[in-house]
Amino acid sequence: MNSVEPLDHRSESDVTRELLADARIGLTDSPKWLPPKWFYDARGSELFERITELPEYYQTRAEYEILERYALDIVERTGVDTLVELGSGSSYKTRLLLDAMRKHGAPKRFVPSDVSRSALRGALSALSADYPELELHGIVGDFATTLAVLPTGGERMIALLGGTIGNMPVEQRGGFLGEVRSSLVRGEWFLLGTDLVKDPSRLCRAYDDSAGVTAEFNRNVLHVLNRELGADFPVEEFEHRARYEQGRERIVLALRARRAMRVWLRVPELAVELARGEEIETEMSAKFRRGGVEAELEAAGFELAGWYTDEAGDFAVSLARAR
Ligand code: SAH
Ligand code: AVI
Repeated sequence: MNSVEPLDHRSESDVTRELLADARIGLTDSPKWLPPKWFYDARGSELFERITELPEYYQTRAEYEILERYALDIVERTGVDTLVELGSGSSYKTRLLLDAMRKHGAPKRFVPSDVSRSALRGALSALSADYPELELHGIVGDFATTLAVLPTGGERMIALLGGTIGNMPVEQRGGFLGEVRSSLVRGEWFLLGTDLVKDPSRLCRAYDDSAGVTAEFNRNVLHVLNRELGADFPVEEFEHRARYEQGRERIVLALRARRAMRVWLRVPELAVELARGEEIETEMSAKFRRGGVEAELEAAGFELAGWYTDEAGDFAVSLARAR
C-alpha cells in the first residue's frame, strides 16, 4: 500500500535546535561556515531542481545518461527488489532504476529519504501515481536518522546519487560510509554517484551559472536562518562566490559580505560580526577519481563491483557490494 505522507521522526523544535547549534558553531568559527543541508527548505529544493536543468550544470544529465544505459545491468547483476535512496530530492533519475526493476521482475519497495519534506512529498505523490504496484515508504530525516530506521528484508540496495557525498567534508566521509556499510548485511548493495575531477573552468561555471540560479540557491540558506532563527541577514548584501581548490579537488561555495555588518540571531540572542569582504563558507563539493572512490569504499567494507561513467567521462556511478 502506498503512502504519500513521509514518516518524520523529528519534531519542529528538534530541527530548530539543530539549526541553532549548527549556526552557533559555524558562525562563530574562523572562517565562518554553515552545513549545506540547510539550503533545502521548499524554496531551496525548487532552486536545486532548476540548477539541474542549467546548461552549465552537467552532473544531472551525465548521471541520467549513465543510469539510462546501465540501470538494467545494475538490476540484473544485483537482483535488488528494495531500493533505499538517501538525499532523494525529486527521485527523478531514480525512476530509471525503478523501471529497470520493473523490467527485471518487479520492484517491491522504494524508500526515498530526504531532509526536505517538500521535495519528498512531491516525489512520493508523483511516484505513487506512476508506480501503483510499488510499496513506498518515505522518511524525512538526515542520513544518520534514516540509516538508523531502515526497513529490513528483501534484496536491498542503498543509493546516494547526484554527487551528494561530495558535499560531506572529507573527514566525515569515512564515518558516513561506515554507517552505510553497518546498515547493510554482507552481500547487499550500495550505489554511489560521484562527480569527477575535470577542467576547473568548467567546474567553476557549473557553480556560478550565468542565470544566477546557483547564487540564489546559495543565498537561500540566509533566508532559512532569517525565518527559522529570527535572524536579520541582509541577504542581498551577500555576494555568491564559487572557487575551485585545485589541491583538494573541490569546489567551495561561499557568501561574501559586501559591507561590514552585525547580524542578530534572536533564538536565542547571538550577535555575529562580519567584516567587509568576509566569507561564510556554505558548501564543499568534492570531485573524485576512480582510485579514491575505490579506496574509500574498500576502507568502509565494500568491494567495488562496477564503475559506470557517461560517454564524456564527467560523472561516475559506483556499484559496491558489502563484504
Ligand atoms: N539525489 C537527488 C538530489 C540531490 S540534491 C539528485 O541526484 O538530483 C541533495 C539532496 O540531499 C537534497 O534533496 C537535500 O535536501 C538532501 N540532503 C542534503 N543534506 C542531507 C542530509 N544531511 N541528510 C539527508 N538529506 C540531505
Ligand atoms: C547536491 N549536490 C551534489 C550539489 C553539488 O553539485 O554539489 C549541490 C549544488 N550546489 C550548487 N550547485 C549544486
